[in-house]
Amino acid sequence: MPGKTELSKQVVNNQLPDISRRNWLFRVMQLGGALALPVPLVSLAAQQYKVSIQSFAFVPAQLKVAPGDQITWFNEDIVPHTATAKDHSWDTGIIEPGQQVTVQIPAGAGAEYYCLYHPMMLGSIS
Ligand SMILES: [Cu+2]
Repeated sequence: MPGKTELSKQVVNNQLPDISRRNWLFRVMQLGGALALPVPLVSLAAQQYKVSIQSFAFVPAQLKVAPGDQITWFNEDIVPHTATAKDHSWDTGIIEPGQQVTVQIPAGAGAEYYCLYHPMMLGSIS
């Protein structure tokens, strides 16, 4: 599905505007109606999670999330960090101290992540 591929790229870049997401959901609903299939509830009920970065660690380090869910990383440390999927399917980019970045987790996203600056900082989503 070309539209889905495009969406994933936007999500990876963390530049997905709300309007595009709504359009995507609308298309999913249209498709669901056309095929007389139920719309996947996970698409309509995205959850939001928070991860704090403290003392060079992700807290919590492990999270259970579904595709489409959003995770916000709060950098409560004194140096910049990133949360970067090991397979580079998603990335927060640089999060300065006191800043936060939200990423919508794409389907098929890599589960293991780390900090580009401090590779010993590890986290996972599943
Ligand atoms: Cu770091």
